[in-house]
Amino acid sequence: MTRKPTPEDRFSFGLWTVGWTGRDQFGEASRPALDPWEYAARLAELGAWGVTFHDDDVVPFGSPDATREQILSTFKQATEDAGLTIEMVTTNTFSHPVFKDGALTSNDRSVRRFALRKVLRNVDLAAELGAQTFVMWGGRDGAEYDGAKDVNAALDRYREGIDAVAGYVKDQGYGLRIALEPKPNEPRGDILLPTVGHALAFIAQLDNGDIVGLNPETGHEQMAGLNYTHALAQALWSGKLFHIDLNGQRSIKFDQDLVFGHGDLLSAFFTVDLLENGFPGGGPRYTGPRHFDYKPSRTEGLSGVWESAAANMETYLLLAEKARAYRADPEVQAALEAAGVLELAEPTLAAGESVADLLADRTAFEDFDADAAAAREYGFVRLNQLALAHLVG
Ligand SMILES: [Mn+2]
Repeated sequence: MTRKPTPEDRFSFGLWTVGWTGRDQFGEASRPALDPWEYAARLAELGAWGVTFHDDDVVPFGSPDATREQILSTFKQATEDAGLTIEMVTTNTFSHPVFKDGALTSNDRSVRRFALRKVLRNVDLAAELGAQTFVMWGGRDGAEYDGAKDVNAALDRYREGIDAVAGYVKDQGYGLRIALEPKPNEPRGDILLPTVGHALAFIAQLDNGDIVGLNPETGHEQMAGLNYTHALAQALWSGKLFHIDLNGQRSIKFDQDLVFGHGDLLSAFFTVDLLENGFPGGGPRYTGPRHFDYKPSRTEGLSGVWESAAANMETYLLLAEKARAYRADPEVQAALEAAGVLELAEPTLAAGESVADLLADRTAFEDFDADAAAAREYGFVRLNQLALAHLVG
């Protein structure tokens, strides 16, 4: 039994997570839909601190302005009453068929202009609600067929769109940061900016990239067979880890959106270890919300929805406890030392040492005993076993 989550844990959920009614490619909804404020109130009761949403999760697409105002004011009041923070807002640029070939990179210019307007309107809303992060997931921005998309032009349009939104955020003086969410595929055959690495390279090409970072999602990296914890690490190293989407995924297959830890548990352990304890050798830390983007399995009813929401937070807290004990264990510290993990933080060249100095250092090359160095045992397996023992012990 672990302790109950509290707002200090800064757990946050997308409304679309608990709000998913189970409609998928092959079947109808398996659960009733509640009003957005009902989900929010229940999440607060479970110990969540924040909620996040797409515009269309709260206000149906195409609602008249008066209806929109009315729904938003009810929602805002309900979140305030529940003591919830709206920490992130995002825009649905993927559900309506108008976006079937993408939003900011649709081949149809009128669709790109409409998408940009939809996003900008939502930026105003995000700022009004006091959100700190504005996530942009271009789920339909991609293609099924290589001949159907001029990728050079698409990246130009993507850059134009993101720069326009980021420029607007700055001009309005909003305190928002934009977080791009990479995903390799689904719903498109191939999505642009498929991984954290692609997105980092893209951000480096932006004029307003200083307020653009990342929202990496566990399953999105793992769908491509990549290491989520490494993705978080490189985003942190780049100063670009603005937000996170935690969930579970079991290997390379469709986007499962399982409860956090219900996929690759050892990977989830090291994700939490990084988030809670930071890099072993020091370095940048993530201090943002612990945000879950999962789907309660279609087999569950409403009680299962709340069970699964609680399970995300419980798993995180359990792993955080284990990760703290792991780092505090003297045996682990000794194993980290022996493995050279802490040695890696030491610069390769000494302070003030030039490449010429290195070239003159015979111990580094001419007299270096490569066979002796090759004989070193790192003990990585033992280190990993200590982690596993903490995890299951
Ligand atoms: Mn997500």
